[in-house]
Amino acid sequence: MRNLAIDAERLWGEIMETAAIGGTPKGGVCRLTLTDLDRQVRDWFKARAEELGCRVTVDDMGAMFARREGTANVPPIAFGSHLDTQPTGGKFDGVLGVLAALETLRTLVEAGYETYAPIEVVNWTNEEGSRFAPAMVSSGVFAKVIEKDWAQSRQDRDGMTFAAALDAIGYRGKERCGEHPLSAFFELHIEQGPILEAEGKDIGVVTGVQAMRWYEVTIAGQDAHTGATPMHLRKNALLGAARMVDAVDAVGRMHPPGVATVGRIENRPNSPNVVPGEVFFMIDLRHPDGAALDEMEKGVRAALPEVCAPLGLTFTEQRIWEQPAVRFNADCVAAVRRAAELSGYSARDVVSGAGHDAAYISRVAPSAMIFIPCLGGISHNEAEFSSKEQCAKGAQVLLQAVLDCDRQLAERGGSGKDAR
Ligand code: HGY
Ligand code: MN
Ligand code: MN
Repeated sequence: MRNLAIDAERLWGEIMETAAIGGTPKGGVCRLTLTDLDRQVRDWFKARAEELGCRVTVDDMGAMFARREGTANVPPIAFGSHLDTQPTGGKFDGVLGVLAALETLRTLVEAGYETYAPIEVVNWTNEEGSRFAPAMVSSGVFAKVIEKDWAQSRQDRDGMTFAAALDAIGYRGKERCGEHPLSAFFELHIEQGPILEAEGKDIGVVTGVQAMRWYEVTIAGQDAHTGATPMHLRKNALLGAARMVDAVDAVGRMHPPGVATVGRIENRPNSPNVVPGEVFFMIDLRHPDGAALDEMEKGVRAALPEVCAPLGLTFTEQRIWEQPAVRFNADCVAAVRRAAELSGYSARDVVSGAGHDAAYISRVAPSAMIFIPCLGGISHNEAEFSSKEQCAKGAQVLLQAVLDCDRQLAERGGSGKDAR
């Protein structure tokens, strides 16, 4: 397997090519899930996979599987990530994982290398959770953690449902999401944090993902005239929300290395001469330890009445997403570690601060992740960047990890058609 190598130029070319689908003037990518831009990149992915002789299937959450048969009749080794982006996303978050998987499969096709297990490149729908909250929703349904009807009923901020958007781009497949056994799953991703770059490491061997939760909060007061309403008679929902933004930040700082953020806020009616009567916002809490995350949740829930009561405000709050901390499968993590070593790259273990589809898939199949550094650890930002060499190293480790896993399966299995 040593002499098999991905084509760095070709991978880079496809990263740049797909970045043009939803490319922004600042060099980022805005390709929200289930928009026509998402349809365009899905069509692009399907065409590239079919050129390689893959059979592409789609499930009823829009997840895409590009399959190349192996010599044995066992569940496939899957590898991939997501093609949707944040509104001010970069060229690499998610896309790198799908394109590196495609390049890995292409390398095997060109070498005429037959794997024991079938292999499948996967594009998961709505990993970002930006247009339809929560995040990682199709992999969550696939893992039977998120209920499909609930997921398909989620609305974007314009009131369009996930299901209607899926139909609008023609990507609601026939296969029931989750009825698709996998032997293993690997995901290559940019780190989206500063550790690998700071330590000069080529590869992150991802051992797990921290726990995370999202909440939807609405604070209600009373619309009023900004000129005619004395300060002491106001019920200013935006003032309450502003104090909650600060309270959430304080909860994060009180529980290191946890993080706490209000990233989405909608002020209504958002008119310069109306005291705001209603504010909607979302809270994102994360921590490597579930018990600490419970404490953070308690802190936020205690702050809401403390902030709202003195201002004459009411509130509703609902936890809409909970993803416990994940530890990846030891055999798959070991395969990644061996692949980095075989490839001659420096590596270190990391726990992911960001959520990923592999976190859900690890509940239904042995899974692991591979990180590469990104410039300044910046992501969810149009300036997101990893170099051609860094992307190539990540893809090479993905190739070797998948082959290592395939060999393990063949040695253990031997079932089905003749093992390699
Ligand atoms: O929220 C996350 O961590 C991921 O980017 N969806
Ligand atoms: Mn991602
Ligand atoms: Mn992301």
